[in-house]
Amino acid sequence: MSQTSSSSRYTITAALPYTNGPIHIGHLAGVYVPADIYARYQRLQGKDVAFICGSDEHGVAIPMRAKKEGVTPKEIIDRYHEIIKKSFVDFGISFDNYSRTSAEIHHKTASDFFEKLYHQGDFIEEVTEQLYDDEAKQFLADRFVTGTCPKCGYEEAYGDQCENCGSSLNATDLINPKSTITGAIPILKRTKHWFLPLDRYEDFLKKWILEGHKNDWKPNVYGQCKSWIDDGLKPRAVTRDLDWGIPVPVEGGEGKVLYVWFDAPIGYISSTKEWAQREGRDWEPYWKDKESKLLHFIGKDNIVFHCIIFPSMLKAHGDFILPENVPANEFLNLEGNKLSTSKNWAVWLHEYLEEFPGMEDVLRYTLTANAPETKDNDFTWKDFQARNNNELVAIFGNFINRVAVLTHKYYDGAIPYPDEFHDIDKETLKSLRNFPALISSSLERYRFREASQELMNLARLGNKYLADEEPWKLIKTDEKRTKTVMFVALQIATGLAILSEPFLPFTSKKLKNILNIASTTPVLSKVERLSDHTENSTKNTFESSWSTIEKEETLIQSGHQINKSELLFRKVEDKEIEVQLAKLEATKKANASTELSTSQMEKEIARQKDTITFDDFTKLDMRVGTIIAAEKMPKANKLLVLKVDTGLDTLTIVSGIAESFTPEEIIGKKVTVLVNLAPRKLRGVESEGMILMTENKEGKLVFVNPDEDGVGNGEGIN
Ligand code: B3M
Ligand code: ZN
Repeated sequence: MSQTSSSSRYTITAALPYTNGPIHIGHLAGVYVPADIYARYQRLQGKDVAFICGSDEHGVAIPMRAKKEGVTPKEIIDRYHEIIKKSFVDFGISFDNYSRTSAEIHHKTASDFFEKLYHQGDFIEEVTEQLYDDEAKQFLADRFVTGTCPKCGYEEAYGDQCENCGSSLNATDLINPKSTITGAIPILKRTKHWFLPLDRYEDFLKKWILEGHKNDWKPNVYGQCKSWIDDGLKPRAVTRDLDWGIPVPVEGGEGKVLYVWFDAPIGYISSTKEWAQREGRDWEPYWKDKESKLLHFIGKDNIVFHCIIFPSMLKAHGDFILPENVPANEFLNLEGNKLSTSKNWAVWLHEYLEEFPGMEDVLRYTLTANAPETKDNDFTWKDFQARNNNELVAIFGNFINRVAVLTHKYYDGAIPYPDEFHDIDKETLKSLRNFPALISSSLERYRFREASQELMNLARLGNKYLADEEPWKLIKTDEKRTKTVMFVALQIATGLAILSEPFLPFTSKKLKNILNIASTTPVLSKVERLSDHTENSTKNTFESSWSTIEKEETLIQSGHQINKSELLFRKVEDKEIEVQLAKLEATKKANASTELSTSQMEKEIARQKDTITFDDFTKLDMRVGTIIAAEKMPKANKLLVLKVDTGLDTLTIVSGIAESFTPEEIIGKKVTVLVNLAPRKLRGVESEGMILMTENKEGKLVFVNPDEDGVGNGEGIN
């Protein structure tokens, strides 16, 4: 096969989800579906695959959630571990092992790892001043503290990371930090911690990533790594003052735990160990043999941890291989807005299956065809419906249905013996033989969207062949020719059954059932594995795989009996989409009303500003202006850069209204401008004034709008 690599052992990891809530379509699209497609694909190539994951149960997010619900952290992790694990099984994510970081084997593995680095002298031990919430009597790190990101100005960055620009941060870097526990402004307090001096790994990282992976890592991943390395790396604390986590196993570590991002990636190793123990295998080659390929599937907010920090830890440890690639995806949005657990702006996997039972593959396919591979992407219900109705139903399903129904109608379900092949038959069979290489080539380069479209192209080829040859007409005039046409169509159907397995595992299984051929995948998710096993004993005659499609003209033999047809896909009606959209609309309303009550509270507070003198007031130079240009500030969700004609001159004003207005709708609007505000730089753009805004009854921002007729720009306001 053209692009297939020579390595035969693959350690494939997928980011360990935090057990502080269920998972949604963003998780599937960004990480788990591509990782699963890749793992299934490599298994089909006969590779030795360990597909590893587990729950990330430490870190501040867990006790925070527990506090909110008034339960123990243990109750939280137990509940969500089960829910998340079930979603993975439901969607056919075929992990070989799904562990959890609260498991004993993980605590031991992570402790040993830390101890080894400690004894090797790989840490710096230092007493420093850290943020402390004096009301809660707690040190503030990670998600216990938010503030303004020093890199991009995002106001809700966490103590360890900014989710807006992806920067990894130290809590003390935040501008205007605030405790998320009490809202208090933190004080500084001295405490001892262990730091991993990342600066010591700069040369190694430069050589390994910047020189070694310039061409094979995705540009978004390589670019982020380069900018961190170019910025200069700093020591990072790998311990925390918390009581939830893995205790620091060395002297002086009492009352402290390992930083969640220190222990979580080691979770990949512990989960591999757990799997190997269960299966009676050796885990070490998967992590230590230089011939093994280690791949981390993650979302873009995890890049720094998987490309800079964890590899530095592995390098320091000395026994382990480094990742071969880290195919990180960008983010998926939902109907134009960022997916958000706290705002309930999501399609939850367990809810999806209640509303679309049996349609796991439809979601897998939609999320793959529209995956946020190179940029953030939007999931819309309309697109979901279109992908289902126009592609899965109209192309794939329609082709299979015609083939199966006609085979039963004309030949009682037995594959016919072909007569002489015409050119079109030969060409069609030759095209079929090209598909494994086409799909492989895309998958080997982590282009899952492209690969899914190649698969659909094979179904298109089948549909077109039938439409051109019209066996339903031929049968009346030329029975021999009809047999050849049906034979060729059945080869394509078989090719689809085999090649669709990584993408549409449930459909592939149904289709193999219709064609009465056994499943060829040796390992599937546990549930499937059990059922496959029993089926294999009755249908072990079929030995076809990706490489046999390339070599052989006959994938399914004449005389073989197929089973009765069943529909692979069903149409999604407009009504069903409307229900989903209405649900999101209701979420929006509910969110707006909570925001409204918060903003009313803020208004109460706002009234209490100090009295000013008339002189103070006359200092304000407010004028009427017209917005003559507006555009979005790059990488800032809330900001628009406006040009406002004030009659006297044109001012550039950066305004935080991008979530309420599109640029197009405000161009030409008359507004009230404070023109003598001292200029201020926002994200590098100098803002020369301020536009007066207020809120209407629904809590929506509106302009303080002078009468639009007859008031000229530059007119003063007093
Ligand atoms: N728990 C996932 C997240 O950032 C995080 C991944 C850990 S992978 C070792 O949502
Ligand atoms: Zn930032």
